[in-house]
Amino acid sequence: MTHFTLDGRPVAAAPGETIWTVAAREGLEIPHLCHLPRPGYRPDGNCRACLVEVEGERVLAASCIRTPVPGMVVHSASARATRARRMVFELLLADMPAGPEARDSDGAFARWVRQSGVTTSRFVPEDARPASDMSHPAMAVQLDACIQCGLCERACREVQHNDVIGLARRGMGVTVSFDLLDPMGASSCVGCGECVQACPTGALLPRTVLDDAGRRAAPPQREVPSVCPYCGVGCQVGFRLRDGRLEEVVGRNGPANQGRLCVKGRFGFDYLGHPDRLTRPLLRIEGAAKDPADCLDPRRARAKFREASWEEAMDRAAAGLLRIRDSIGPQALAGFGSAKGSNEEAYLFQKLVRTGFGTNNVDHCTRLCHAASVTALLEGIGSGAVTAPFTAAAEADLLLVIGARPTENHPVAATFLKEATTRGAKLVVMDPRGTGLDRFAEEVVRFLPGQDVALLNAILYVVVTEELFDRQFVAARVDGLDALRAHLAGYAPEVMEPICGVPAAQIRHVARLYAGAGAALTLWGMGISQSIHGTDNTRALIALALLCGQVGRPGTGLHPLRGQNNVQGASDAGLIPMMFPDYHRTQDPASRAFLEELWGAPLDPTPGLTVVEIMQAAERGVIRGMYVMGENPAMSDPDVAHARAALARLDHLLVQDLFLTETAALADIVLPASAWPEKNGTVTNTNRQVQLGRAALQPPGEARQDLAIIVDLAQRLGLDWDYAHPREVFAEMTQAMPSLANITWERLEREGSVTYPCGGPDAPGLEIVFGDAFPTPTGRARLVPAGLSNPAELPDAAFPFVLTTGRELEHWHTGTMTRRALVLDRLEPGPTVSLNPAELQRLGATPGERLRVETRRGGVELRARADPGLPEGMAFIPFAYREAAANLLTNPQLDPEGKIPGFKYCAARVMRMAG
Ligand SMILES: Nc1nc2c(c(=O)[nH]1)N[C@H]1C(S)=C(S)[C@@H](COP(=O)(O)OP(=O)(O)OC[C@H]3O[C@@H](n4cnc5c(=O)[nH]c(N)nc54)[C@H](O)[C@@H]3O)O[C@H]1N2
Ligand SMILES: Nc1nc2c(c(=O)[nH]1)N[C@H]1C(S)=C(S)[C@@H](COP(=O)(O)OP(=O)(O)OC[C@H]3O[C@@H](n4cnc5c(=O)[nH]c(N)nc54)[C@H](O)[C@@H]3O)O[C@H]1N2
Ligand SMILES: [Mo]
Repeated sequence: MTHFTLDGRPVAAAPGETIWTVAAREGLEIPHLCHLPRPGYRPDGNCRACLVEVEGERVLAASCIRTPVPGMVVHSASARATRARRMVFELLLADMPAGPEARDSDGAFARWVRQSGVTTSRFVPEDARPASDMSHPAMAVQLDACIQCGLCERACREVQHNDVIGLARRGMGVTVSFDLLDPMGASSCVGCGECVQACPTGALLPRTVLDDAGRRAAPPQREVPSVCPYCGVGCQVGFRLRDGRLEEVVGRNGPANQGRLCVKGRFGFDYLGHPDRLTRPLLRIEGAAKDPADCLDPRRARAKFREASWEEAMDRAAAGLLRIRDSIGPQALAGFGSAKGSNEEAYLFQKLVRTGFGTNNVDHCTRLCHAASVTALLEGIGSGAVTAPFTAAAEADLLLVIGARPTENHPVAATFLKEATTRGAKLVVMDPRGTGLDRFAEEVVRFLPGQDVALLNAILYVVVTEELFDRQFVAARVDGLDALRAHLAGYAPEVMEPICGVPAAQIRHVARLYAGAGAALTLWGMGISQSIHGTDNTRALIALALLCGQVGRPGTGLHPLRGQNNVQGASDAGLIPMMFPDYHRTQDPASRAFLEELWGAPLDPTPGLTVVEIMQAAERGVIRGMYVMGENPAMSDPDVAHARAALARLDHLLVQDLFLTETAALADIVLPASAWPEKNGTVTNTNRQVQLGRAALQPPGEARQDLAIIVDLAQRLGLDWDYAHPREVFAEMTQAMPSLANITWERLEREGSVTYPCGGPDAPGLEIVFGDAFPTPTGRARLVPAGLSNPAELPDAAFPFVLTTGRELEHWHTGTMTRRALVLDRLEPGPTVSLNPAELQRLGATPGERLRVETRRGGVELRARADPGLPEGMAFIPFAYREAAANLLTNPQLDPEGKIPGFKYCAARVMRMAG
């Protein structure tokens, strides 16, 4: 500690701490503009608004960058310091002839100027008034209010690592520019809005706060702390309201985001107030046929429903379920719960299906997502959740990212990965397709789609034969080395090279890099999991981490990047057909007895059917009634023509959603529900952080809280439920789920976020788990050999392309929310098929031209896009677009163990349209 004197009091600074930071801790407010005291922002000391006087020094010091020395005497409010700071404000005001509040009356600059008492400037204003740039749909650039503090540049380059904004020299002054060319809308900006959040003057503002004069006239009236409803990163947000309207979303300092957001989390909320929101229950009109074609035409679909009262709708909903349950049997019913809702909703949903319907036929989108990863993780290490948060990247020497594109799908997590590389960590990216992380990578391994096992086994071969593995770790904690070693004999890199398409030398190099890293963090996504050999892919990846001892220490770990905002929580809460809450198998008598006691109802030991199995059973007429909450299987299931036919065949389909989705178009009853910003509840992110969301808005019209709908339905099915608030449900969950020990609703209200597992009511949760033992019966992990197998369907003469499907930054899955968000829709307005430019040329097609893509299951028409990141012979289609639904094309064949379809691989042909 460095002891010094600040405004007459003795104070101490930790190593590296600046005078400004010590002052702030002491409750002394020193003005600051170019300094933003938030994680990731380095102090720059350029604006001089924070000048202080140091005794014995002639020149005033910028307190945000000055570190004290022992015995130093500092005056933060001396006459000299105050005078100098007023001068700084006067000078800066000369840059803003229209006054400090011209753009943002609530900005840091306006507030500090008010506090400084400076009202006029003696300096001549600059006469050049840069024109406003409104080219970006979400952000206004009005550089007449720019004071060149450089915060936007640091926000873009050093916090989000997007490298779009630069301070360019222009004529007399310095100016903000985007990719060195105005306007913002034409640049490579990804719309994260970090710059807007950092700007102290209003030179950069979200367009939603602007009045007619292009300014933010007043601060928001209220900010409600919550969590972002999009991806599994779990960014903490503040919903800022004016006159009951959501005006702006800001990033709060949560453990997973440290104030950062992405384009969806900041600008993707107009879906809440979209005219398409369901506001009254809908009942299918007597005799109106269920026609899968209605999925394509919301108006036609809507015409087949009439509005009804809640009483009538719920009455019918329950009657239909009871009829099937009591006449055909519980096994003819099934439920799809939601990973977009809260933990409490997920828990009650599965409890309703198990105790009210009387079946374990309950599942959710995890089956289409990390099901294979979880299967292999449970088998190998006894737990399906991540062993380390992605923020462990800060301590890692090496990051392995395989089959994931975090810059698009987990953009805020990506900022932490990029940050690690700027600190010197090595990044290895393995993917058949180029990704946004490649430019940060030490090694980019492009391999043939579907050949993960070949590649990973070859890497394992090198680790084993070159004896690169962590002998001690394996001896102490891992079983199965000998069997794995024997299994790997046939997988030399030279043998695998032609199969996976990666030069043997690169395979050897990567193996040595990974095994030789002091601490390696392993992250993966759908490229590994969404495959008919997804479980095997994951087994090989887990084996690599285990062999090299890259689990359980700081900077190491296995991290399947979880997708939906609450897919971790929904899985933990038991929205899984073969498992009760906390992954207790339905067949396990002790778990069943415990829950039967807690729930006061008999439970079925038979594991239920999974998502795709339920659809197949519905198509065969075996499943007759379904309750679907917050999922859109008519778009998200593979081979969706069959899924739609299956849904249409049901006697009784109950859909609870925000919109009349493609799935709802085939329903008997549609229940209007609450969106995330309208509810109180907890969610669990990819890092195992349980976080509290708070309601900022009311559901529109007669739309009801999801939780209330589930409870109402349960009561009508004869269950004596009386939960009045989600906190009561959470309390019951903590009884049913030991994983939630020491986490209470009250604690979440206080702390916002607690990681599980957590050792005490005041202890922080454990970020890195399994440092001593794995949660398996023996405490040891297991290496499970994975064998080679071919994709379900190989390209041939008729279908020569490999079609892969996935996502884009701006859209969320089936598009229900993001296609109703103005900014996101403008950024990505329609369906495209991406191909390598050479491939386009071969087809004689140009970008923008309409192409037809066909597989053995169906065809869609969409516009061509050139993407040099795609290998030749591969086509990519995002699955967000109803009018060209990617899942009309995909293959429903499943991984035998994870029961996940191979969304990433099927054979296709691409054609130019006639004329
Ligand atoms: N913007 C946006 N973000 C999202 C979502 C969204 O809809 N939109 N959805 C969320 C959800 S639920 C999820 S699960 C995550 C998914 O996030 P990611 O896991 O990043 O998912 P994808 O983009 O579908 O696919 C990942 C990668 O797999 C690669 N791949 C294709 N074939 C293979 C293969 O054979 N082997 C390997 N190793 N890789 C292959 C693709 O090239 C792609 O780069 O994103 C979440 N975040
Ligand atoms: N071809 C292809 N298909 C895929 C994938 C792929 O990569 N390629 N990925 C798969 C993966 S990983 C996933 S996770 C699935 C996702 O599949 P889904 O979960 O079916 O997709 P979403 O569009 O997220 O559907 C969520 C639904 O919930 C509604 N909703 C949102 N919030 C709420 C709420 O609070 N309450 C209620 N009641 N409803 C709400 C939305 O309007 C939307 O209709 O898709 C899978 N399908
Ligand atoms: Mo997912």
